[in-house]
Amino acid sequence: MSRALDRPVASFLAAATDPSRFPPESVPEVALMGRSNVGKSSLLNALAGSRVARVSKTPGRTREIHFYDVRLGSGKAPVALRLVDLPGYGYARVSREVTREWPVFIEAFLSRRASLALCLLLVDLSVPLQESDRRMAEFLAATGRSWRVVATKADRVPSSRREVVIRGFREAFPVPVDPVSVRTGLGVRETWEGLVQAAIPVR
Ligand SMILES: Nc1nc2c(ncn2[C@@H]2O[C@H](COP(=O)(O)OP(=O)(O)O)[C@@H](O)[C@H]2O)c(=O)[nH]1
Ligand SMILES: [Mg+2]
Repeated sequence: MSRALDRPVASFLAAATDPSRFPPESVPEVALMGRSNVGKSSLLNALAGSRVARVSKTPGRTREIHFYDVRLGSGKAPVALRLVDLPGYGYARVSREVTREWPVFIEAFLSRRASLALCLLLVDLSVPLQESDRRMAEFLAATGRSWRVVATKADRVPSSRREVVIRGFREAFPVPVDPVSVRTGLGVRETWEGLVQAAIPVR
């Protein structure tokens, strides 16, 4: 991978709820999804190398899909991708179905968005796997999308227990599970390289 890919330039593009206001499907997209407070915005900032997304103190605040443009490299062959921050689920405690908690526009995005190249399902490694995460995984598998799991907040799991906890998460999903921490930087670079390859495979 070229060194130019180490220096992405990210900028906020749009916030939308209505599919008619989604940006044109012109650039490959990678969506980040997961429960409120799992670390979506923090990871997006770490991946993009700048603080473009707001990290909230109050869970459940983001109610729109946020699109961020990311430019890689420069000169003769700049390439572009988009990071997409989806509203968190699992904030309304009692709801039983992911799709019931989620507004219709998110389902529209996940099932019909032609430029969506990869979905990253974020789960919190420092707490037990939640039923809502399992349901989200089933939902994603049913869409037929390419997806992976990113296990966040790995720094909160003592290193003596980390391998065992990671193994348990890996057994729970049919796709790769990559542990990350934005505090220590663990796994951030690998996640970035993996998503660039998925979004822009021909390099
Ligand atoms: N210890 C630790 N805290 C994190 C990590 N990632 C996110 N957080 C914290 O988790 C909270 C929620 O993060 P945020 O990115 O807003 O989550 P979002 O609701 O999924 O977008 C914030 O207080 C973050 O500082 C991590 O890797 N390690
Ligand atoms: Mg957020």
